[in-house]
Amino acid sequence: MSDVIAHRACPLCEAICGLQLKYVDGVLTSIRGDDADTFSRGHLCPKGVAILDLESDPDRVRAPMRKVEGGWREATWDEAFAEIGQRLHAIQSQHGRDAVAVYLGNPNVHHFSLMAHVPQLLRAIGSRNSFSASSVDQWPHQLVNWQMYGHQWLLPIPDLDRLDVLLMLGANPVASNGSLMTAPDVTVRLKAIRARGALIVVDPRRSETAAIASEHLAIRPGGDVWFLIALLQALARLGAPRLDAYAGKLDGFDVAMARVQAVRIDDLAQRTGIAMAQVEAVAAQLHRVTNACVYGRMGVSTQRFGTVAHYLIQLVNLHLGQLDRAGGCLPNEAIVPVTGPGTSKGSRGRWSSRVRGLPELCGELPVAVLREEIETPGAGQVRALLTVAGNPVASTPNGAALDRALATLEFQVAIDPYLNETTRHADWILPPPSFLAEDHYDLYFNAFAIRRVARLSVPTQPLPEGARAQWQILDGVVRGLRGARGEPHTPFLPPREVLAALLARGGSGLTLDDLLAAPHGLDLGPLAPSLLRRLETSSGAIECAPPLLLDLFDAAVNEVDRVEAGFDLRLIGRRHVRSNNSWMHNAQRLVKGKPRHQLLMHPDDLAARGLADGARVRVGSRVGAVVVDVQSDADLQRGVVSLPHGFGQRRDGVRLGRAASLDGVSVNDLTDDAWLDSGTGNAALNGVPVRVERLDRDWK
Ligand SMILES: Nc1nc2c(c(=O)[nH]1)N[C@H]1C(S)=C(S)[C@@H](COP(=O)(O)OP(=O)(O)OC[C@H]3O[C@@H](n4cnc5c(=O)[nH]c(N)nc54)[C@H](O)[C@@H]3O)O[C@H]1N2
Ligand SMILES: Nc1nc2c(c(=O)[nH]1)N[C@H]1C(S)=C(S)[C@@H](COP(=O)(O)OP(=O)(O)OC[C@H]3O[C@@H](n4cnc5c(=O)[nH]c(N)nc54)[C@H](O)[C@@H]3O)O[C@H]1N2
Ligand code: SF4
Ligand SMILES: [Mo]
Repeated sequence: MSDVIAHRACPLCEAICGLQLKYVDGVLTSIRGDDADTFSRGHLCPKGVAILDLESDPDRVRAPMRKVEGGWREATWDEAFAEIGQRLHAIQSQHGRDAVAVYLGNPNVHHFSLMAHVPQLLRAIGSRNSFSASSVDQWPHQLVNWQMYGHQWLLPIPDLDRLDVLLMLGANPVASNGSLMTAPDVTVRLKAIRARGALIVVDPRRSETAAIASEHLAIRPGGDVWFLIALLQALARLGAPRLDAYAGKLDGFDVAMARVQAVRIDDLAQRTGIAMAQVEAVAAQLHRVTNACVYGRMGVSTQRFGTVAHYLIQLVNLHLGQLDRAGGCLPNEAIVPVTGPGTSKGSRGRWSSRVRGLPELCGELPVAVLREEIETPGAGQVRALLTVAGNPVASTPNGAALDRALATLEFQVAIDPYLNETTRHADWILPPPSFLAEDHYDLYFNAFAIRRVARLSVPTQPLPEGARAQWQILDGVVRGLRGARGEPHTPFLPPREVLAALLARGGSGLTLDDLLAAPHGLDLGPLAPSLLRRLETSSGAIECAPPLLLDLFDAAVNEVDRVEAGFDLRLIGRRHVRSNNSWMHNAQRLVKGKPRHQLLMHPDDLAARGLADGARVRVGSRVGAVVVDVQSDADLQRGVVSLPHGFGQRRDGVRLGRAASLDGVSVNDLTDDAWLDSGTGNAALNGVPVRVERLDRDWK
């Protein structure tokens, strides 16, 4: 018997914890947190251990498969690449490059083997129908960063370990482990803030994070813009904005504040559920201390005015003098840069979607238009789809309709380890190997971390016989396509070489060897101000009043709060510490125990409808209806219901035995592909108007 202990990063969420893996005779037998990891210091959540389930999952696809009459047959990689190349080429030569759509899912960003070469894949396909999970997630952040700071990834991060007061809107890091603020063991860090001062959580639900906060403000879904306007007005009453640090580097702050001041907020309590006195108390807390900031995440970016809300959050941090300040919020200057020369600053409207005319953002179209681009005939219609680590049927609004549309495609390819809601429609499945067999570097999460950290993960086990690394799969697809076109193909470089080049560009002086010598990671210290020096706006200043953001602001405050006839409730989502978007419900360690698929509803709302706790109900929205169990929950505000994201695997052709045995439905069969953030077209997955009815009633 030989035991081997190895270390590498967990790829399952943004906390990027260090894993300690034990192999006995080459077999992975246990996983624990790496106590020696400089950043995560032994922290691990249940998902980290559940990697054991993923590794041994019998449902996982291990060889390329071609769909045939009545099922699937295994094929060789060369056969796969050749046929995929020919089919994609045939469709593009007949109907144009845009006839092939690409959708990149969330795990792309967790695997450098994909990250390193996805841009080349997209270039080779050359379609304007390029989509990703970004448009059901953080697009508003990207647009605001680009407009105000000149780069989509000049992202201010809360300086978690030094903050005394943190105001958090629309995030639940105790369940999600944090997002766009990489911080392993985030709960401990948040409790420390509460102990030093205050953690104030603004959320329609008393979430797991609200439960550990010093204060929870129950906001009406979508009320954040009004709350933030009130907060800015309250701050202005407390004193002049603290802008000295930005002298000569700030444009339009007065213009923006004048707009904010002009808004009448007499009906604040009605719009937000929060009273002016409460907002004033929050303003006073933020204003009083040296180290404070406001942070907003998913619950803010996936709503009707997500961009405007994120814009206002920047103005609050500026007003407080906390932007780009140690102890406030500031971007990370990573050793492998995601901003600066050679990176894409951002863009909007370089092209538009064919059917609805929604503008491109940062090189992509909003995934909410994918279905209509497939279904609407005419030049430019989407006829083929390549998904890379993505499950849009489960993850994007009006997923049920997208599901039906995918069935009509001429050709579909999935680079994915599972036959799920989306990939069941594919003609080819190209499975990735275990991530443990590949090099990895967290390009983005090191750059979004609350300290300056870096860690290279090297393979802890060999690539199985016959498997291909993910970058080799991308290379194969591009080689097949270029081969069919008769174009030359330059083989992709191994990710480690790509990383070495990026590292050199960063100019930190650190080399690949330095990273290889530090398997538990490098900690280069806390964040230091760098934003003012790194601004990429054409003026070289922070732009506080870009015309686009002002227009969006005006439109948001002028929109009449629409009451959708017949839909008297607002639907929000939720995450559980043992979930991972749509795809880990097959792991036994994560789904054992009490079911957690239920629709949560306030007891008064149940009573008003004559519903008992545990009843089966029909939930309807403008686009669809589902039948699900209801659970009484006083932690939810009245008028708001909550469904978790990522259930609903019980469908024909899905090969996820355990997941498909669970009760539950996909919340995205209710979310609406016409209900989008006004600034970006990002899906407004939260605040969706719905109604809930007893199942025995005629529902029409
Ligand atoms: N209603 C509602 N909808 C939501 C959300 C919500 O909160 N509420 N959240 C949104 C957010 S934040 C996101 S990021 C999106 C996610 O949207 P998606 O990225 O589309 O969905 P995931 O569930 O992350 O699916 C990941 C896919 O990648 C596959 N996969 C897993 N590991 C690997 C790998 O190593 N390599 C490859 N090639 N494939 C892999 C899985 O089998 C699965 O098919 O969902 C969004 N949708
Ligand atoms: N366990 C687990 N961890 C995950 C994931 C997972 O699926 N499971 N997914 C990962 C991914 S891809 C991401 S992007 C991150 C997301 O991580 P977070 O940004 O922390 O997102 P959520 O956990 O969805 O929390 C969003 C919160 O916003 C609240 N909310 C809803 N509507 C509104 C509103 O109108 N206003 C306000 N103020 N709040 C609102 C919800 O009640 C919820 O508590 O999590 C990552 N980590
Ligand atoms: S918190 Fe859990 S899922 Fe996230 S990186 Fe750490 S172990 Fe992995
Ligand atoms: Mo996400």
